[in-house]
Amino acid sequence: MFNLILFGPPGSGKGTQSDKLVEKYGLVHLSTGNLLRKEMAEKTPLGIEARSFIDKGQLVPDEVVIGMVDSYFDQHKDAPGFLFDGYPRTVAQAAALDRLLDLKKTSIELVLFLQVDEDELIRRLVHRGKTSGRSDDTDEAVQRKRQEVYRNETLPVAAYYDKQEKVVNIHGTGTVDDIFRSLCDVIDKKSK
Ligand code: B4P
Repeated sequence: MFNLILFGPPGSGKGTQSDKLVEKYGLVHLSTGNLLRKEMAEKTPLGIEARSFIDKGQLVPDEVVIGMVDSYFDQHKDAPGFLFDGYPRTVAQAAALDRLLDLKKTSIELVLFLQVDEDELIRRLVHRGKTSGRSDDTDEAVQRKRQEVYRNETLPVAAYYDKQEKVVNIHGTGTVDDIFRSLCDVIDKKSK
């Protein structure tokens, strides 16, 4: 199995690049944001709980997300590898993922960290809000909150994987295709 994490702040392009990466490398895409939005659209109990956090720019509680990831993983037993997009977002989630992968006798190979400055992130997300219909996109105050939550709760995840020497920083501004090429260069070197 070849498992990758695409890491970065909200709006850094994780979803955009993940779609291209899973197509090129045949990995299974595990986006906790997409899974949560599906639950919200279907108004499941999990979705109703998640909405109350997402709409305020907060993270969904760890136990909810970790359970969802474990069951998605079990539904894809024959996967050649996973692309984790937007997961893990806390150190507790990272530790849970390590335990899960350990049980399956596999591990994370690479953490690709998309670096984008905050003004550009807000600009992108406010722009996305005009067409996405996403309840967490429309309000600039919610965007600022999401960036603050990222700095406090998610950024420590980069340090967690840095200790394992798995993080590669990628310049996340420029065209989508240029950024995609930078990501592929790193993956190709690692998987040779
Ligand atoms: P996510 O769905 O993961 O999404 P995101 O962080 O908002 O955006 P992403 O980085 O994927 O950016 P995108 O490609 O869309 O999370 C949503 C929410 O769900 C979280 O805030 C949280 O509440 C909850 N959640 C998810 N996972 C969780 C977890 N593990 N634990 C707890 N809670 C969790 O790009 C953004 C915009 O920029 C798009 O409009 C795109 O077109 C544009 N763009 C992309 N690349 C560009 C480029 N190179 N130049 C210009 N624009 C670009």
